[in-house]
Amino acid sequence: MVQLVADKHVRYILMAEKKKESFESVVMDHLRMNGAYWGLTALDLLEKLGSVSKDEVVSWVMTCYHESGGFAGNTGHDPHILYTLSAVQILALFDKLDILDVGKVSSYVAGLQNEDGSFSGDIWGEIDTRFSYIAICCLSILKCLDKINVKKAVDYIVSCKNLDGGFGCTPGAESHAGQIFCCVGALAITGNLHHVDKDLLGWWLCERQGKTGGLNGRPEKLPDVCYSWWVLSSLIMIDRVHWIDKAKLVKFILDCQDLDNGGISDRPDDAVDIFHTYFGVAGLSLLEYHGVKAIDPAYALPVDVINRIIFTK
Ligand code: GRG
Repeated sequence: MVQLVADKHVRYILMAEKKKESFESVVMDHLRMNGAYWGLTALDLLEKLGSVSKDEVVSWVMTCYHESGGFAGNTGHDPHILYTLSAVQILALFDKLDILDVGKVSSYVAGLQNEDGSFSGDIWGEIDTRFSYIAICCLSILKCLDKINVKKAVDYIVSCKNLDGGFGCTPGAESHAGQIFCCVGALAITGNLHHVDKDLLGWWLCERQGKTGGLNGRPEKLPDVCYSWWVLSSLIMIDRVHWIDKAKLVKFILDCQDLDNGGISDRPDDAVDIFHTYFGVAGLSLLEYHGVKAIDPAYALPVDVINRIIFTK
């Protein structure tokens, strides 16, 4: 069987950062903070975070800080909760959370909670359970969950639960593995997993595995490496990961590697990108693949990073 070409993936991630004029860089300019989180977390999982300059990354992250307390996707852009979590996660990776004005960042996030418990992504008001997860994950890392109404946040997430056991982005919206990760993750972090029908959801999630071993995000859709993260992390959080064929999923992820130039794609023989490279490596981490550090399924950060945060006052 093909092996993980870890060194090539490390080189691919480091090169992707340097190719500022490439098509991929240009289209990702506005969400560079997300891209940085994906690339840096993948490097850390492969034990190569030391190959980037911590000072350079941290000072760039801080150029994206906005006086409102939120972070933008890149220097000079507007703040959004999506990039605020990525910035906090990057600083956590580098053990630099102390650089933050925690009061301001947490107030920015908490200020996005609406009366019904939901969260908006920014001042423009779009509501989505992705933002509920992000707010809860971010505030938990910053140890400021007391700044929001957790009960209302949980009630809102539960109102997005469907008859198939899954969750959507708003009440009544179709179940989707990405949203399920967000809702289950938020419930796990706040100690509310009893709201999940684990057998029903576990069944829906394990049905995402197709003949090739790859997972899709909802019925009748194509498999995609990124669902190795969204589906598997959810199955682990609800203790049903033994319901899928792990060996077949490992093979699917490894078959999506560019064995010559590094990087992982959505499906075998497609073009690689940084998003799928991260979620492929993160999926292998959840599958306990040899040589890849363990990742926390709820916080989407290496377990040693989460332990450091939890055991630091
Ligand atoms: C810290 C890991 C982490 C996440 C932060 C942003 C976020 C919180 C979660 C996103 C969850 C989500 C909705 C993931 C799905 C991403 C995706 C591949 C969407 C594609 O959707 P479609 O409809 O694709 O284009 P399908 O596969 O359904 O055809």
